[in-house]
Amino acid sequence: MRVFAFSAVLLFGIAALGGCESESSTSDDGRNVERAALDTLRITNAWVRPAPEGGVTALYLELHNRRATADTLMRVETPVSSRTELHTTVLHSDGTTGMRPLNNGLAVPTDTTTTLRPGGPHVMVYDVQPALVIGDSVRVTLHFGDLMHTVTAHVRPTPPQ
Ligand SMILES: [Cu+2]
Repeated sequence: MRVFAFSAVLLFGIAALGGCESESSTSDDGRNVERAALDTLRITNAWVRPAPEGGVTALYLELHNRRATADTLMRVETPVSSRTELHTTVLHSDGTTGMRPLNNGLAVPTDTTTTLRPGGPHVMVYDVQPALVIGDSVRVTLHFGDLMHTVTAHVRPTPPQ
């Protein structure tokens, strides 16, 4: 399994995250992070579809917000792309579906799980460098209003069970 720029340094121990699944263990470089907030905003099941070098793909994950306040996912960064966009999926009157950028971010209400999934909200990842091959892992940093969170997304063709 190749790992792109994945930091093995866990500044905040997994134990401190309270039940964080090891499947998407959380690491962070510690900048702009509210330590307490990490206990109550969890990200699990991050995955991204395989793509050829220079191709476009989509990234999905689950956001579990147990904070007292709502959050907004504003943008997503990954070392394998210089351009990502948050999108929502819309159903047109003729029955076809399309995508629309979420220019004001993705609302993450309190006490809910918000799922980015095929057919729903997702992160478009443009101009992938290098190719994303099944079995690879990709570092993904999520920027919210008052904190950021880094997780590992696994390259796979279908959602994790
Ligand atoms: Cu899209």
